[in-house]
Amino acid sequence: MSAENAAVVTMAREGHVLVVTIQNPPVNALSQAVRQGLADAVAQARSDAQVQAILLVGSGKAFIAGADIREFGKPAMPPSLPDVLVQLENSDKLVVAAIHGPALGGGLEVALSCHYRLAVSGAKLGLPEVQLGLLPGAGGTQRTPRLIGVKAALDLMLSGRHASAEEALAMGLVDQVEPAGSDARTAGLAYANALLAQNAPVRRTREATALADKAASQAELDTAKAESAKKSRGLFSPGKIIECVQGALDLPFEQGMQNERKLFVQCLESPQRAGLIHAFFAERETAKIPEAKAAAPRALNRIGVVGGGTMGAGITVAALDAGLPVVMVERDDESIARGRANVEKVYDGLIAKGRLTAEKKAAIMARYSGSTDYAALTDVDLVIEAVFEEMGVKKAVFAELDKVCKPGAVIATNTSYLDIDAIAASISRPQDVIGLHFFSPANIMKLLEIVVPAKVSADVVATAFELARRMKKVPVRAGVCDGFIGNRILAVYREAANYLLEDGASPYQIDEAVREFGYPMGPFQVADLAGGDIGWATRKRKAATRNPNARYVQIADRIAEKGWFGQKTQRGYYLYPQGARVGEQDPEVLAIVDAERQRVGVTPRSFSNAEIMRRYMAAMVNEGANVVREGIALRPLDVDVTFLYGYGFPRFRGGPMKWADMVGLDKILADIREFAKEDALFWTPSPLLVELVDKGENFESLNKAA
Ligand code: 3H9
Repeated sequence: MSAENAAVVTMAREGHVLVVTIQNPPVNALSQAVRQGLADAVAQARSDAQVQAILLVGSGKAFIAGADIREFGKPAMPPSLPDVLVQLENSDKLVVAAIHGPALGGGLEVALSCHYRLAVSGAKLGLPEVQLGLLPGAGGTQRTPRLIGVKAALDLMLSGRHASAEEALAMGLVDQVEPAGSDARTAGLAYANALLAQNAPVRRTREATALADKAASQAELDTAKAESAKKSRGLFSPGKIIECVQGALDLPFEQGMQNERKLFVQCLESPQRAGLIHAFFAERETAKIPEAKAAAPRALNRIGVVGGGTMGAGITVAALDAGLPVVMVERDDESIARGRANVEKVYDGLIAKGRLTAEKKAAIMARYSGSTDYAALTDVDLVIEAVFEEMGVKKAVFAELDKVCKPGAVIATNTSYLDIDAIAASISRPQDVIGLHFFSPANIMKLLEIVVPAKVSADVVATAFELARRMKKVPVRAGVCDGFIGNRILAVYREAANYLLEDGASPYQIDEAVREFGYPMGPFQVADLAGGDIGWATRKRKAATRNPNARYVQIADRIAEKGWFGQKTQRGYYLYPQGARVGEQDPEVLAIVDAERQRVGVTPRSFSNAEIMRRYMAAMVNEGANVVREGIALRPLDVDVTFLYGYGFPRFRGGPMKWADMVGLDKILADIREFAKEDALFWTPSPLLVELVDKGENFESLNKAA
């Protein structure tokens, strides 16, 4: 055994039990060294006559969180996990797993290859490979259905969800549950010794009989297949998981394993795997910012929110859900009553769905207080202003906050566009001012753009990231500019969609193309949902500063002028008769589009859906490159995470910048140069894109360098 293996897998004999401990922090992932260590442990147990049983435990927070995700996409290094697990399962000496914390993916597959399993309450068991574009590839698709049946196995594998120890016991995934806080090693030793004392037989999962009723199993598989076809639209690995389980039904174990291997490799080589694994690491990277390394967060015990509208109430719920007391301030009694009602409505909705009890709601609301007096904010550690999006209104609120907040309080604005440097400069303590751009509904949407103005202190930035952590948000650091990362890029590709519309595509075709790409909705459906009046107000606000040489499509204005603001007025780009949620195509909208084309002298041409996406994505990626070049986003991955969590970008494509890398930056630049022949101003290539193509590099190189 090499010294390296000795470090990540240790062995100690306790009586007749060989205790094998995996210690590969932070989550005991199954790296090559761990796999080798496990194989060595099986060999050691075999050769030591004193050993009658093997006990597997994980050290630290986890049993095993799965294969080492960083190894995927690199050349495979033996021994392979499936081979090691066959050796483990074949052991003639009892093999017991004592699980605490996460036992996920390959980690659960290790446990399933043991003969007996114990879990400590609080453990999380699951097969989340599907979320990485993979399938359980170390026998998980063969052993799990044999142990717990097709229905339960496919539920775990297709959702990727984590089951609790108690649920795992109920479904037969583990044999015994120990109370929370028990030491897995101690409990595992006691269990192993008890099994030895009972002369418990070696019990191999591959021989388990949950598939004995072939017809019933096939019926369960067919049902899951039909449901998955609806739910997993566009995804590659769910279908492969189902194929593997079909193999478990039809083939002997060894052949089923070969089939699983073949399909696992197909998943491994799919671009979806690359996109999803990029997303996994990117969302963990965004919190790694220079300020968090340079400074510790300030205290965060009490929060203030100014404004009880949709946004203010959503932020209040997010803070209450994070366990924080919240003081909400509104301008008058009626508004504060409405603010409180907006907060309660969220919890009442959960009660109606059976997801919250009235007692729990009362306990949460006990941490809420409302006031019409700014003086109620004197002892808050952080206050978030969420009032009307207008500079004068925001500055007036900030002037009040400057008067009442205690020294050192963080003063945040929830603006989506406005110049936060200007807001900060309007009060006496710009070092305490930061932007917290929540996305609506603020208690649900995971993205939080943390907008860092020039004068803010590092510890204020660190505090904002700490707030995000407590609220379980995905934070992205953004610089100050019109629209920050997300809305700035959105404005550009929305414009590309408007050009496509005026040049000949219908809104319905554009939405269809965008949905085919993997978005849940197209841009015109989103406009109808958000409300056409909001975009209209923004366009009017920006009219004075718009570049007169830039092409401006007026179709949206014509529709807004009619009062067709989307779902809330029952028509926008689509018709929503009787408040329908799914719109119908509207010939009158097409007539408006035609009239505008004629007015500006455009002869409509036809676009394929692929051509629509080439333009839509080229606009997005080009502006993404500008945002990175200007330092508005720290790295390309910050753009990716913004779009994954705030704009419905399909996760399996990794984010716009990862997608661009996979397509090839040279191809995207060539597209932009081709489109520039029609409109050189709009399609000005980002200097960063040009530079990367010239150097033969990609966005990933900038992620690594950061
Ligand atoms: C698989 O098993 C395939 C097999 O079926 C077939 C094989 C043939 N590998 O999330 P956290 C890192 S596929 C490498 O912040 P938490 C993570 O990047 C795998 N690294 O902590 C982070 O690093 P850093 C199936 C990993 O407490 C650090 O650990 N398994 C892995 O909030 C802490 O992570 C999964 O998909 C890994 N497998 O959550 C489980 N996992 O500090 C994926 C984590 O440098 N993991 N890291 O940023 C998770 O779901 C969560 O990490 C977990 C802990 C719940 C375990």
